[in-house]
Amino acid sequence: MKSGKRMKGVVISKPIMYGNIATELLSRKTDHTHKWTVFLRGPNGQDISYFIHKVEFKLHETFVNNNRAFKGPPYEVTETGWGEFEIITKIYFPPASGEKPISLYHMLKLYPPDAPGQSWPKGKPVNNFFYDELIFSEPTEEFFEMLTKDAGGPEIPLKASGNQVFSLEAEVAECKRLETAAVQVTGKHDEYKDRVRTAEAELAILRRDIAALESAS
Ligand code: SLL
Repeated sequence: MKSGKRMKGVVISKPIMYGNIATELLSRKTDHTHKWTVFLRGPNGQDISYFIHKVEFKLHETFVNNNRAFKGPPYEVTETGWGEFEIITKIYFPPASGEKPISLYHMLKLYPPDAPGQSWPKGKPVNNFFYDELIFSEPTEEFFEMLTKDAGGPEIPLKASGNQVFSLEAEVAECKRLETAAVQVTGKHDEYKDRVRTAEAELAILRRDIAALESAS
């Protein structure tokens, strides 16, 4: 039975990974320079279709049939082309969820990042993908059931391996880096505060001296 009742105070987050990989075409028959795949999946490569109704990838108008829709996994488009452009990935949730679709904006990247003095090995894929989380607040009871169904294994792997670069271990390392940075920022902040205080004290002395000189003359 569909109640559509929302669960007060409940927030559920689902990790996702999206973006593209691209490789240069070494033998070219057309003006196409690269083969690429844009995708949406779980960070562990796992299936996320149990809470998704449909995924649409909106490609540049220069592509034939540029709105590609998928009712099931894998949610990905592989194409060849010649240019970079923004891809809109629109995620639709099951009707019983009452959720509006979510759009992700991704810049298709074909070319390696600029690294002065370093050349990119021929045929090495360019990766441009991201970790993100879909947050559902106060889901309907029906959607809650779907969201909490066993996803088949951990949602985020413990350790990174191969193409699965987003791991709990990486998250811990990133948190440590952020903590170190925060301590450095606080340290710098205190240092500058001290400098301002010293400068203000010097300024006060100088002002007093000027006032004394002015009244003496
Ligand atoms: C650019 N503003 O000029 C971008 C547009 C469009 C890329 C890039 C089409 C492939 C085909 C294709 O690769 N379009 O002909 O099927 O770089």
